[in-house]
Amino acid sequence: MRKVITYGTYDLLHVGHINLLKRAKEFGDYLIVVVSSDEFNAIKGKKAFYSFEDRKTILEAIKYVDEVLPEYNWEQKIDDVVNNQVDVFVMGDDWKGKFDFLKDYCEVVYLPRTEGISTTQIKAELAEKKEHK
Ligand code: C2G
Repeated sequence: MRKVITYGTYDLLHVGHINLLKRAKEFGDYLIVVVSSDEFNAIKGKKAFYSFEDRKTILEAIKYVDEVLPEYNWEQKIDDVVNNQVDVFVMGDDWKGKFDFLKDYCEVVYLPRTEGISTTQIKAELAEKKEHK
């Protein structure tokens, strides 16, 4: 069984996330999504709208996703890849090159992001609408 892994916050799920998960799954038969804990998001300078538990539940409902694990820090990726016998690591290309150290342990693939959508943009546009009510 060819196992794929990817990481992210996956807050306010949108089509950019789904496109990434769909394409990531095509690299194997089993997709693990490692979703950032609320504490790790704070380290990334992000505050998710949905809690870790809700973001985990939402990801588990996606047909491309086989397993969801927690992401607590920047250092866990090698252990995650080795401990889960992962064959392919996939991330959006905003991360291009940042995880090449994993090439010693698995294939590393960076996929083009979906243009025109992001959680940050969604939050900004909602805040804008609220202001002009
Ligand atoms: N993504 C995408 N297109 C978008 C938005 C996001 O392809 N329009 C991809 C990102 O490139 C990433 C995944 O969707 O691969 C999840 O995005 P985020 O939730 O923003 O994840 P991020 O904060 O980049 O966390 O250790 C790695 C980090 O946890 C990555």
